[in-house]
Amino acid sequence: MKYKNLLVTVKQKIALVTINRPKKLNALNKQTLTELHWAFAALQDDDAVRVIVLTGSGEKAFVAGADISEFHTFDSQQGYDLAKEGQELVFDFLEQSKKPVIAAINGYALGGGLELAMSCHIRVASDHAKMGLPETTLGLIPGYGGTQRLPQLVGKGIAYEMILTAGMIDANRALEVGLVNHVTSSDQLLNLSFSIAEKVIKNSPNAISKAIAAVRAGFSQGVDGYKVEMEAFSSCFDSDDFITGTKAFLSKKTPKF
Ligand code: DAK
Repeated sequence: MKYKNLLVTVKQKIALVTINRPKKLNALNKQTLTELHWAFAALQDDDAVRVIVLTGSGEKAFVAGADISEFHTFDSQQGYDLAKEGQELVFDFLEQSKKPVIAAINGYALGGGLELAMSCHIRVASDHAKMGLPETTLGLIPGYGGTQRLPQLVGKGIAYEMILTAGMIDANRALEVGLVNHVTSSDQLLNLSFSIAEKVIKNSPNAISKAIAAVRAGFSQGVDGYKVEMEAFSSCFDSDDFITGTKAFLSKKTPKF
């Protein structure tokens, strides 16, 4: 598929999705959000892909937020509609992806940009990255899941501080509070992200998709995560991957999934 604001490449079972609006610091306009949905939907069905890495074009920004020029005239109904559509089609969609998504945060991840990174399963940041939820400076609150996912990742206290002060934190502080998993230099950012992806690819894709669903269930209101885990766990016994994995172990071989 041809995209206007995304670059998508696939190599050795890893898809690299790059948001490509560097002159606007990769701000998320409607076109980009739509394309992100198309790209992630297509990658779910692409058998050549096992892990997705998401990054921003250029060295300056991962994504500097939702595109302010597009929503500054909105009323509450338009805000609600867009929040619902965006959350369903992009942010929740990405979090529910059966293939793991790794955010390679190559610079500013602000507002909707940090919300996008927080929808990914794993985050790796370059050492000059800066993260924050500056929505209150615009008279808004985070609208793409930030008030929910940030406290899940860093705890309520730090989340309140980041949202209420609208301040940015640097990559090392993000590592300290658990917002990112790793920090590395800019030139190693994709290498490190790909090396995590390669470790994931060695494991059962069926088990990985089930594990994502079970972890997510524990953070979903009204859902019994333990029950989801039990069902997902038991269903693994009927999978080809289970036969492959256990056979390989018992014959002292490495499984090939
Ligand atoms: N939107 C639109 N354009 C942006 C942008 C953004 N978020 N961020 C940067 N740009 C544009 C700048 O306007 C500038 O464009 P030109 O003037 O060159 O045409 C270009 O990118 C380069 O930016 P700067 O010249 O500002 O670059 P600096 O290095 O000086 O500063 C910065 C970098 C990241 C500190 C600064 O650009 C900045 O503060 N950017 C805005 C950060 C921000 O407030 N982001 C928005 C957070 S609020 C919604 C759901 C969710 C949201 C909204 C609505 N609904 C459901 C309706 C989420 C809102 C947010 O994300």
